[in-house]
Amino acid sequence: MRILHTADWHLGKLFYGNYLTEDQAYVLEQQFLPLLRDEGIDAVVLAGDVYDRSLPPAEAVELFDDIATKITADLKIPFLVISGNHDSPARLSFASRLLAPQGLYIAGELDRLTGPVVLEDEAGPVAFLTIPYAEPAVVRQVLGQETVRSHQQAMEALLAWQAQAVPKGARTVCIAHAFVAGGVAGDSERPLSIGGTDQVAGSLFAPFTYTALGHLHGPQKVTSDTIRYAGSLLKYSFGEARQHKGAVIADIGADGQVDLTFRDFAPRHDVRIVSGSFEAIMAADDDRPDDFILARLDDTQPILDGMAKLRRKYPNAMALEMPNRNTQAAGQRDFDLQQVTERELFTGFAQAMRPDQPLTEAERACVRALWDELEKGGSLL
Ligand SMILES: [Mn+2]
Repeated sequence: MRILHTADWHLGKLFYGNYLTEDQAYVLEQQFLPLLRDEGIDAVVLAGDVYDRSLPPAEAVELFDDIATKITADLKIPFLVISGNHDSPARLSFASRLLAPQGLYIAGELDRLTGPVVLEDEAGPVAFLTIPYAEPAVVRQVLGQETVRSHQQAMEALLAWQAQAVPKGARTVCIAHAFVAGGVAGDSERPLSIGGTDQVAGSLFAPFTYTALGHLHGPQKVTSDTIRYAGSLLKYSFGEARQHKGAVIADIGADGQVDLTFRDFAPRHDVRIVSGSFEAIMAADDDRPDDFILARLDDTQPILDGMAKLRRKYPNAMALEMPNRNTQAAGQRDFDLQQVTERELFTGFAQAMRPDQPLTEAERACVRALWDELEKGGSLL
């Protein structure tokens, strides 16, 4: 059975104030759907964080509706989806009991889960355990297990509960949204718990033929080759600039042998960091000026109107950083406004902006002349 594992779509995500929905649609329509068609995929697994927030924008809901329809109704591929920590379990699992017979299996609210989804190939059954993200308190309540206090105990309880109905001898695929210890987090995941540990042990997933994880946005394996994060659909922070985003194809053989390949997606706009001096960045050749750009300048002097100038070359520039800029002097404002003249204030400002290069004699003469003129005209004072 050939399974495609994807995760963390975060439909409707805002990136520096811009909705990424069109970029998400581009990758899903132009790369993801053709991959399903061309690779003869037997089942698609989406391991949580379908949407970026519990109340997603209408465009994001329309996009998911469209893609889910194309997978299940047009391509006739079973589509298994769990909710992640960003999703609303109740909203995501709307009509899930009606949709399951159509091949769209949505696991959201725990109390509506019925058991593993069992699909068949020539070699027999493959049982998919669908474990939506749930707070330990919710698991404790739904399963009526008073001892569940931690994410680890919650995962143990959910796995044991789902495992009861796995057919004897079936190969198993576990789909979960969790932080498995040993995994590497980035800067676009929302922590699963504040204080206390949000991690679960990789050994919990050792019994399964393959484990399709969601939550961590970098594609990676954890503790074993067959326990994997597919990573997010797109790069959702500049910290992910060097990652490759894509999907995992897991071929599960008759004997439970798993062969893995990773297919890269080529986004409409890449997320990139360009670095160097402002002058060098503006002068360099770049054949992808429409990418989402963070410019990390090594200049020490402020660049007047830097963002506006940068956007002439990179219309989708998102941020400009100057890690080397010496701003220490800017914090020293312990003077009494009543005691200093405007001229002294200006000199102080110039020093704060350019701490390592005081005003030259020519600049001071120019400033003096301007102050003289302003005071003469009486317009300022
Ligand atoms: Mn996520």
